[in-house]
Amino acid sequence: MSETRNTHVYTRGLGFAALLVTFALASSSVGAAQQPAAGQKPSLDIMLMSKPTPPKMGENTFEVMVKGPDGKPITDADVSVQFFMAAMPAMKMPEMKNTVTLKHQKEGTYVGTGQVMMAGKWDATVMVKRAGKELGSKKFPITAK
Ligand SMILES: [Cu+2]
Repeated sequence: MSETRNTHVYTRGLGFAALLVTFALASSSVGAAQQPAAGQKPSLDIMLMSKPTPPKMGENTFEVMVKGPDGKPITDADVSVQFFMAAMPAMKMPEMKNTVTLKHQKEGTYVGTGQVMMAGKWDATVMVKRAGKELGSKKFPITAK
């Protein structure tokens, strides 16, 4: 009896793993189609995290990790997160945006606190600059609670 159940769980586990692999392949081929045009610099590795996750309406702590194309942390950049929400005509709301500036903490990790003005879907764009020049940026769709 218990043996049958184990087999069943095992099979389902395999099915799930196969699904994950398929998804990974599909998304990587989409990514390949969106490579930056020739002549553009190799992109930075940018990650955005929030506390809490997902962010809530009000004050949140944001953490960004920045690595160069060589995988080494970038420790001397100016990093900010720009929040943008499109206008919501049905609610008579204009577009909303605000910027949260982060400070380098250690080893390519930048931290700061800032406001998310309302619950819902936002585009959070991490901007990485040095001396006013953009080194890279990455957009993260987030849904604030
Ligand atoms: Cu809104």
